[in-house]
Amino acid sequence: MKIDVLCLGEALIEFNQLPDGTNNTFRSGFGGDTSNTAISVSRQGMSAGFLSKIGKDQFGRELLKLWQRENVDYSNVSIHPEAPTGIYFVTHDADGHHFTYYRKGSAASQMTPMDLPTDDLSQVRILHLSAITQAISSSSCETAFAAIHQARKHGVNISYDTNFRLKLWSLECGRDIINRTVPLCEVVMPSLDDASSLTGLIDPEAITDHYLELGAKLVVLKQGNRGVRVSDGKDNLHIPGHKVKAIDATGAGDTFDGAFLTEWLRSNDPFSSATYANAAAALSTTNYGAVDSIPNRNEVAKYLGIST
Ligand code: KDG
Repeated sequence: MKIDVLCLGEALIEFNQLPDGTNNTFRSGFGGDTSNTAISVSRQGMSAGFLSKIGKDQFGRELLKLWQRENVDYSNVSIHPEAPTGIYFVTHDADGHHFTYYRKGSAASQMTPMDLPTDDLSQVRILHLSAITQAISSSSCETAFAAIHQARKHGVNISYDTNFRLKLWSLECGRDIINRTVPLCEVVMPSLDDASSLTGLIDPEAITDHYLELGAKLVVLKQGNRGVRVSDGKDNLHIPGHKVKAIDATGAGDTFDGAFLTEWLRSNDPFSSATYANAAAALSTTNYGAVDSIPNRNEVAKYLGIST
């Protein structure tokens, strides 16, 4: 299995509220943070794979068609005979977007370390996962740690998004698992909101220092329309945000992760990679949905005025 970025986690079917004056119209699409990231990697032109479990149901079949269309390798997605594919709703108000989940007992939450590929992960360049992968169940959390250890044995870099969802676990539990994962990672990509809830810190420099001190090699702090701070412990860079007409930030962080990893593999330069990803994430907020809004490489290059 030769794959640039293999993502591990749960894919979901999304129902996103449309602003048609009734608040009753929901547009169906796809989500699930690490699946979104795999699609972002593929749209930026590198090979992506997804490792998960889906239900033996219509939504699971829709996801398989999605990955096929998007050129995401799904040979490591298995089908659970009974448990369903999870779903979530996105509603919008003056405070932004809100998620309501129907995923308890879902197929992905029943992943166990036995679901990891029996041939090793050595053909993968980066293994990407998130704290959501760990929050959905204890067996999924065990699977995440087992995958990290197996990948690290083969020198595979670990990429981690702290995607912290209080609807899925407690602050104490989330903080404990996240703090145990960060030292195992080459790159950690928290959002400012997550990091502030998790650490009590609000200063971007203090947050990046905190995660570097915990053991991450590289920290990329996503601050929405305020931009990004990148630090590898030696060099630091603040990249300002883009002024775009944002209508839905769902999945912007996942778009960022995929775009960052793709560029990082290409250039080995985390600073220019974050500049590229910052633009990709901004563009993704100008459309509804976690997946439909992910720009491809031509769109990002055109926006930044660079060649592909
Ligand atoms: O980042 C967007 C995701 O949060 C969304 O697609 C749903 O995976 C999801 C989750 O668990 O919140």
